[in-house]
Amino acid sequence: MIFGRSERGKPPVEPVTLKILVAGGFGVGKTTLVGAVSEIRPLRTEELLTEAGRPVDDTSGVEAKNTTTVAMDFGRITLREDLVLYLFGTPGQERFWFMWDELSEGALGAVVLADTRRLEDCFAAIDYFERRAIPFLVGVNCFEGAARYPADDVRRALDLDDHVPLLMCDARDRESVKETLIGVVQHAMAQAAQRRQTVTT
Ligand SMILES: Nc1nc2c(ncn2[C@@H]2O[C@H](COP(=O)(O)OP(=O)(O)OP(=O)(O)O)[C@@H](O)[C@H]2O)c(=O)[nH]1
Ligand SMILES: [Mg+2]
Repeated sequence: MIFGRSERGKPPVEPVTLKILVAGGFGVGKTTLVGAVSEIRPLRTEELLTEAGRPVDDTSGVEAKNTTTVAMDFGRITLREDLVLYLFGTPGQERFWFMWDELSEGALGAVVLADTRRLEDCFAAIDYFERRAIPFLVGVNCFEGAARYPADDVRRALDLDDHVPLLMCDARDRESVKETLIGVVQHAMAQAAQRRQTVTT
């Protein structure tokens, strides 16, 4: 890592790097989220949605969408000088889900993006992380034109455990995404601390 001038003289800080997954249903804004915060040019694996895929690719609600992620998105954000997140966006469509096990290897936590117009699309991601005890939070991506519901209603509809945080966010907005990512890190740390306590007591 290269440090700026102001860092000269100080011992270099080796940053902690954490892996965060960005999951959720098809077209919910995962690629957008990674692109909004990444300080490196995000690696994308977009393919054009084709006429042939039309019967299986449900674009209702995201009609303007003409590409889809087929492997993953990859980005990086430095939250603090000593804390760097590597972001891995998962493919949304079920036919690419064989990628998930590999992508989730070593992940600290995850954001499950949800769209209130198609909440059921994120059920599978929630189940996936619950089953593997990977800490996650739900980020409701507030698309314009989508009805706004109180957080408690969304929680109930998703049948979320009380300890799982739910935040409203805008996948296009850097600050909003940053807050969401900080939320994941805090939640994962709190979960880890709790687990340690249960082991030692
Ligand atoms: N209005 C609005 N549009 C958004 C928002 N987030 C994403 N979009 C748009 O929604 C579409 C889908 O976004 P993507 O980021 O490709 O979604 P994805 O979850 O990566 O999709 P897949 O990889 O195909 O599952 C794009 O056309 C985005 O420009 C948002 O917060 N508000
Ligand atoms: Mg994508």
